[in-house]
Amino acid sequence: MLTFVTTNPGKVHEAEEYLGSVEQFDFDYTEVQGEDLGTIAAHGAREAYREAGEPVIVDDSGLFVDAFDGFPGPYSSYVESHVGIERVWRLTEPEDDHGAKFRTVVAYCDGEGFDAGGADRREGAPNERTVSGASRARADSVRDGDPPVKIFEGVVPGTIVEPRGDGGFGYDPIFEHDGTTFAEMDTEEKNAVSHRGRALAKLGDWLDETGRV
Ligand code: ITT
Repeated sequence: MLTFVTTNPGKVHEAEEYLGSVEQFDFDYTEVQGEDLGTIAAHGAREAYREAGEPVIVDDSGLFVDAFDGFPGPYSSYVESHVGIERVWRLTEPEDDHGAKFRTVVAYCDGEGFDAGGADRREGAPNERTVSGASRARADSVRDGDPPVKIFEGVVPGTIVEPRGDGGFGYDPIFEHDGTTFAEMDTEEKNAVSHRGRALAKLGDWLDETGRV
């Protein structure tokens, strides 16, 4: 069984549709300061794997608002807890572009190497890049002997709106996709279009292909 290392049970609930039963390990891994979700997730997956001692996934997600030049992005968790989603919505002026994206990077680590192109390959990026290659200058936390991490990305476009709906978690009430906020969708509907659903579908395919789970 895969261990999903997260403090957020909402993420685990969404992952179950793709990965069957998933065990939540409530461990708050170190989120390295950085602009790149892949770097944060890869670092977290290595730390979580060392802590759990079994195959793990971590998920680092963020809301990127066009009018704020991508903010809060990697700082989404801090902004949700210290500012609140209602105020994020209020910060977008009526004349602003209300466009936004939700991004997820899911990082998998089981302590082993991977066949396809070696370690740290990034699945689903427009041009497949390696995490180590893409962020060699920044990822000073990656050392020789660190276990490889496989990265899966998902992104969904949307619009920032006044909060609507009771479902989901986090920013779901203010993130509208095709006329419906994520908080107005059930888990299956959200997964079908969401950033996390897209990343998890890629992870699920890869786990099947490589006979890992
Ligand atoms: P872990 O790091 O322990 O997994 P977290 O909730 O802090 O849990 P992130 O840092 O990845 O996870 O999330 C950044 C913020 O984005 C945080 O405030 C989440 O509530 C929010 N978030 C993540 N995925 C979301 C989703 O699908 N819908 C709405 N908000 C989401």
